[in-house]
Amino acid sequence: MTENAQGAVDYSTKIPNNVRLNDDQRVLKALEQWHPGYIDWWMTMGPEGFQTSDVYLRTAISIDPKGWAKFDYVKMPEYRWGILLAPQDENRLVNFGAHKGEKAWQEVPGEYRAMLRRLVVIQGDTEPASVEQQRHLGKTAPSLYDMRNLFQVNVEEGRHLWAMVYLLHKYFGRDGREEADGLLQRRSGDEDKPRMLGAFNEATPDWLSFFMFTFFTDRDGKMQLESLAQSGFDPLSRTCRFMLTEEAHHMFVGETGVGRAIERTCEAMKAAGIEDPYDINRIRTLGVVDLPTLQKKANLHFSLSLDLFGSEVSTNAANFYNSGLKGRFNETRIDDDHLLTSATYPVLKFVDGAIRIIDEPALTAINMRLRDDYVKDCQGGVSRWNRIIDKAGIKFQLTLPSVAFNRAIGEFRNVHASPEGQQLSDGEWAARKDEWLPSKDDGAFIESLMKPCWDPGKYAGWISSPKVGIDNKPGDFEYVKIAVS
Ligand code: BYC
Ligand code: FE
Ligand code: FE
Repeated sequence: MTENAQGAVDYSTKIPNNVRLNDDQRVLKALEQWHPGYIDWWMTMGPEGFQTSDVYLRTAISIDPKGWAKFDYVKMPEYRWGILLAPQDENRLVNFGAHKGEKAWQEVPGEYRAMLRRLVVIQGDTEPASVEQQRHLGKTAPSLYDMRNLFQVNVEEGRHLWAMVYLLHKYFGRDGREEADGLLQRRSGDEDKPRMLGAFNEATPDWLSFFMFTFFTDRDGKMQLESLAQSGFDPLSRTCRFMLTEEAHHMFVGETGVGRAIERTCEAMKAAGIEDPYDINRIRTLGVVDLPTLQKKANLHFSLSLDLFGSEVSTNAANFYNSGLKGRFNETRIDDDHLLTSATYPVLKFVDGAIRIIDEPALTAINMRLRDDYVKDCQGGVSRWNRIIDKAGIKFQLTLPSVAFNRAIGEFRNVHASPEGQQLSDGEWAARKDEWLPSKDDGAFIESLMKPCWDPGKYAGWISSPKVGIDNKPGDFEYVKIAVS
């Protein structure tokens, strides 16, 4: 086979790729052997009830930023999950840590093998986990447009799993193969073989959870991928850079999904002459989600996602950084020595019942810094939601709760705190937590709204229609041709 032009994707192999798998029979064979297990996993754990439907999906066909995707009807099990890496830059260097200035590694540095494998496995584990969490949602889709977006996110998370599995097979030999098999064996929420990180074992019971998840948790994905894209291990960096191209749409789905629910609620309130956003019973009889309940959903998904950053002060994170494996957000644009041997970073801690800022060595505070960058990114989206509420003239603002609220990992895991960051006794927490997190009743109400709406161009009553279609399709476009089975 002749060498691929940069960016060209080879479709002659079972697994589309731009990494010349045809010239690498060992890895090609290993991936072909892994493939049936993946399809089996997709059929049993992927979107339930829609495996034979035609879905209008985008497929990555190139890494050219201007024309990387093509749209067409595909049955999901026939989606071409490909291995696509951003182009290699021969001059790329390790840009931080003890190896700063060395040429970026094309092979795994022996001394960091275990650490690197762990990072790849954790990243890989989240991808199928999210598909498992979302597998029941198709049945209650509020429109074909939304159903299509769900499935688009699902197939791309499947591709992200492939991206990590490629690295495991190509660079980690036998134990890489075992880890790749393990990625198909763990199950979200399973007591005996759960997924690795907390948030990926939580249920995604309804569409509001799905939108909050893609807003908050996929955004952790973005931040983690940005950090891994800085890696001195070049294949990981290149893989993550391409994954980020797809990630933007996942967060778009979340932000606009919540935004459309907000818009519909405000519209219904105005039409009914309800000004008080806390007049919950009346608002709910309109068949829309009251804003305080949306706030509770945001509180839950934000706090679960904060846990994904690990401990604020972490020697793991320091080791990842020092070894050149995982950098900071926008590492190469930060104006410092990129060694962090003497720098400090302000870390939030609970001291005597109050949140205080304590300077810690910057090297061990890497997770805290990434979490700060994440919170800023979240705040941007929340402010855009608030503009929708403002425009409707309703007096209500969504806010991000304190980072001390409802935490299971890090500094705040052993304390109860209100969304404002006030420490609470166990009793106060138990008495008030339903004010801040979705209660059973809230869940039952939301579930009552989750009725499928599958006529082309129609939307369930709790959500407004999108401003523009996917791939500029008209409003009544049939994004999913549901197969009657
Ligand atoms: N749950 O030093 P610590 C995505 C463990 S999302 C359970 O505090 P560290 C996506 C930790 O493993 C992005 N366990 O933290 C989104 C460690 O265990 P060991 C996924 C946790 O290691 C939506 C111990 O606690 N990618 O792509 O500095 C849809 C002490 O750890 C948790 C990555 O996360 C938790 N939340 O940082 C689809 C990137 N947190 O070693 C996809 C790779 C910590 O003592 N991962 N622990 O046994 C990492 O960089 C790091 O592993 C973490 C944790 C940032 C997650
Ligand atoms: Fe992903
Ligand atoms: Fe994602």
